Amino acid sequence: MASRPRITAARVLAGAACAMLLPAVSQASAPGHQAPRLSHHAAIRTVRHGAVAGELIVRFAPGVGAARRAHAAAVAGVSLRRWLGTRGLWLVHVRPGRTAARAARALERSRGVRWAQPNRYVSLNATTPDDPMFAQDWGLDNTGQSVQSATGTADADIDAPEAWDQTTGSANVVVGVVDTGVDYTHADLAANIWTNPGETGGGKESNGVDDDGNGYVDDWHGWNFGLGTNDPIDLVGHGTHVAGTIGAAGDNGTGVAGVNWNVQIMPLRVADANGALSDAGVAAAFAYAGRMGAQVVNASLGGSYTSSAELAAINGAPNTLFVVSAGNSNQNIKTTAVSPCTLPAANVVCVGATGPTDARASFSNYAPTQVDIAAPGVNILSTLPGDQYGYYNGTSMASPHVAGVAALVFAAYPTRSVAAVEAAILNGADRKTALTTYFASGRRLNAAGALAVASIPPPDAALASPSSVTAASATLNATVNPHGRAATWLFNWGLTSAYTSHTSQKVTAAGFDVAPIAHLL
Ligand SMILES: [Ca+2]
Ligand SMILES: [Ca+2]
Ligand SMILES: [Ca+2]
Ligand SMILES: [Ca+2]
Repeated sequence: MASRPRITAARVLAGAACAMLLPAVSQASAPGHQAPRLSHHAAIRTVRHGAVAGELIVRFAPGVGAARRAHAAAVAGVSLRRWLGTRGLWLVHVRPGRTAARAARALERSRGVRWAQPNRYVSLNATTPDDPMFAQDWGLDNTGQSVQSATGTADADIDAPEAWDQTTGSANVVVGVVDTGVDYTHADLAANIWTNPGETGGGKESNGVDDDGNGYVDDWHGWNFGLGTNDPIDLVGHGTHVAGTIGAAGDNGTGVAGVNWNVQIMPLRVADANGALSDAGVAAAFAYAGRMGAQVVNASLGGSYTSSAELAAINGAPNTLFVVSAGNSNQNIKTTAVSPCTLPAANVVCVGATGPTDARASFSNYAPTQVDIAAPGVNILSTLPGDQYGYYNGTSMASPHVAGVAALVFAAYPTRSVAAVEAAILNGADRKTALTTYFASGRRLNAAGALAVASIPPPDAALASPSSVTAASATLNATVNPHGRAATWLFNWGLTSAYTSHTSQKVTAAGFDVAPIAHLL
């Protein structure tokens, strides 16, 4: 760091292996200049919706023979086409001039027919976008492809296509990006940039008035805390890269796809004219995001001290999940203060980085206590200012994968609490033996897994405060009304999970440091 005095001033963005301002990246050519490489994904794009025109599937009643089938078909105006291998189950063609719906009603009036339904199209179980650079984003879908000359392991990824079967994000979810700013004009980001409704329309964007009374004048698409202006433009690249991973417009035929195809990115620039960041700027940006309703904040940055200012801001925004990076010093930070990563707040998730074979990235900080989870952070392709794209390395790139998944979970389950979303991320992730010594959960992010855990309704439960708390352990008592369901409980300390199968459970966990939460599975 000493060779870069501009950023030794306290805070370092956790990107690009200690080279935030001049990251060791390779610029990919703009999408228009890159020959779109057809992959197996191209075939999946032929998915159709609705039903096959002119076809129905019919279930005849037991004992209905060929003659009665033919009669029922003739009356309804259909012809029997093919037996489907199950007794009484047939594909029929609707005769020209008749609608399928009318034919189905006619069939169902027949005493020999149990039901008639459209022959619906079926989707392959993986939704993939048409963005030409998607195949290079191994972190979203790892097919064992070679990216930047590194060959991956199939499925060492966050299962984004499987998650996208359920949701591709929502414009109702706001993610604050506390960083060097965001190039909000980027063709792959512009559609997903947050606008502040209280400062938008009727000239409110530029009238010099704090129309929504939040203390910031004309903050219609974020704020620049580094310069004290309403223009959070990114001149560095780091924040634009982070934003693209969270929410580059997906399936728009351009560039990359973010974890969310659809989301509102709130650009919160904390870099000043020299690219330096300060604790005050970060704390103010955190508070702004919380106040303006961001469900998630990504902070791919850190300082080697305990920031009371950041902790106060995070505690003041309990309905916001702060996803932060662990840093790139290849260091065990178990006994080292790194803010915000190691701050003792329940709504902070600290993220380390893994590469395309699911091994810890050589640069990633770690700690089997404070660093909660790992996510892809090596050779990550994303957006850069000026409609460019490029590869960055860093826990800065891992954190926005997690922030993006948090946004997906909020999109699918808008009423879930921050604690429930955090638990879904940690417990829905893929356990990797090689990661257990480095990260508290011992897991690498999985978007589909997080959605699966989040799909479980919050329990009707009474959860007692932890008791018998010592430096090494705590005891948790919970009582649950399982409402007739199987009562399997997941107790989560952010560090250790225990699966049990009782309606009342006492669990002792080592290394307790955050408020425990429980989920009925
Ligand atoms: Ca996968
Ligand atoms: Ca304002
Ligand atoms: Ca205004
Ligand atoms: Ca795109």
